[in-house]
This record gives sequence, structure tokens and C-alpha cells, in this order.
Amino acid sequence: MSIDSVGLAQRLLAAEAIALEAGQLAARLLADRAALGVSLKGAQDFVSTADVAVEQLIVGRLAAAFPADGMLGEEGTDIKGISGAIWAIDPIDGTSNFVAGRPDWCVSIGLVVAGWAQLGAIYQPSQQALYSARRGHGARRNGVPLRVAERPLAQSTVVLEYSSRVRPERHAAHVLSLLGTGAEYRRNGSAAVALAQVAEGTLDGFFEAHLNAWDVTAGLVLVAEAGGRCNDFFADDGLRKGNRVIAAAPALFERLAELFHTGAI
Ligand code: LIP
Repeated sequence: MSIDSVGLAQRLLAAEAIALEAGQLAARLLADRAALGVSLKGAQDFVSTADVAVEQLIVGRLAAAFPADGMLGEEGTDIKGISGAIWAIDPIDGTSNFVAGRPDWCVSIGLVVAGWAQLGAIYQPSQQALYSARRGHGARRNGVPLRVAERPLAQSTVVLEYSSRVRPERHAAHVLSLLGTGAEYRRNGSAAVALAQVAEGTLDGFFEAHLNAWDVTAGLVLVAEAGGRCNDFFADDGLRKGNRVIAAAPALFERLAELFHTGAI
């Protein structure tokens, strides 16, 4: 099966509505933070009862609307599907921020078709910001078109995300390499929020040595549709194995690709 333009348009509208509803559920659950069940999947890798409940809501809504689609979710959803479309779902990206009460977290829902990120929606409740994009149709925040910034590297701020999936010395080396160019770096604990900020031009670039498809599928479409460039995350089975992520405005992307192009993670 293939998904035609009407089918993609319908899926974008659904992703926006479901991301909004899921973000509102997460925010309600966060309001009673003491009642949240929180556990660790690994070093600094938190999961809460809200992550699970939000993923169940998203999966239920998508299955009802698009029963032939596949789904891959951070909290265990793995549905093959027969349509050729696969949803990459992060119910709460930035869970360590969420469980601590910090604002940098969001719901991220992306769609992959034929090995490409086709569309996605990211909702960040603390900013009441609904980001969405579809390949060939632009990127928006609350309906307003987005454009990446065009600052030179020495005046830029680049997010360098990190997780225990990567050796700390590799991350430290990346920080040193970037600082050597005159650029500044940030780390906010949510790849999806950071990629949305690259798309809107409030950040200049993004790098992480390993991320999963659910973290980044929506953000990759946002950056590409806002005039930025991203590496081919889905090469080498990135959908199931994850991959590194470089995303930035075109000129900056080339410089970051030179800085971060090689090496085991
Ligand atoms: C997070 C990513 C972040 C990464 C964290 C974590 P989660 O996703 O968005 O970029 O550095 O280790 O993987 O687990 O909060 O959904």
C-alpha cells in the first residue's frame, strides 16, 4: 500500500489534534506530581506512569483513525502495520525534565513512509506551542510559518544532547570541538523541543550521537521544512536502531557535519 497526498494531509491533522490532547493529558497528570509513579529504565533514563498513559492515548487514537498503519513507541508500542506508514511516538520527550517539574518536555508524534520522515507534530504545553510540518508543505508553530536562523558558527548556539547510550568522553570531546569554533552550546534534555527550536530559529543547530526514531522523527521534518538540513537518520535501519542526529541551517549543517561526522559513540 502507499499513502497518497490526501492520506498524508489527514494524518497531519490527526497528529496535531492528538499531540494537543496528549499534551493536555500529560499536563493534567503532572499537576499531581506526587501521584506520579516514576522509575528508571537506565542511568538518568526515567519513565513515569504519565509516559505510559499518554502513549496509550496516542496509540488508541491513531489505531482508531488509521488501523492499517504501523506504530513504534518509546514505552513499548511496536505494531507492524500494512499501509507502509509507521508512526514514531514519544509520549513525553524530556521525561527527566517532566518528572522534576522543569518545562522543557513535549509530546512528539512523527510519521515515516518509505524510509523518510513525512510529517510530524510536537506539542510543548509549557509554551502552549503546537509545532507541525509535512514534507513539501512547510513548518509552523501555532499556524505561523517557521524559518531556521542563518547565524555564522562563531555567533551560534548549538544543542549538544547526551545520554548514557554514549561514552561520556565522546560527549566531552564534542563539547570541546564545538567550543573551539567560537560557538556556544546548550543542553535541554529534550531532543524534540530542541529540534523545534532549531526550526523556529531560536537555536542554530543540534547534535546528538545516538537518538531513537521516536525522539526525532517529527523534529527532523520541522527542521527540513523550515529551510534547514538534517543527516539521513533513517539510513542503516535508523528507524529501529536509532542513529546520530545533526540538524541546522544549511551553512551551519556542513560545519557541524565536519565536526561530528565520525567515531563510535
Ligand atoms: C530524551 C531525548 C534527549 C536525550 C535523553 C532522552 P526521553 O528522550 O530527547 O535528547 O538526551 O537522554 O533520550 O527519554 O526523555 O523521551
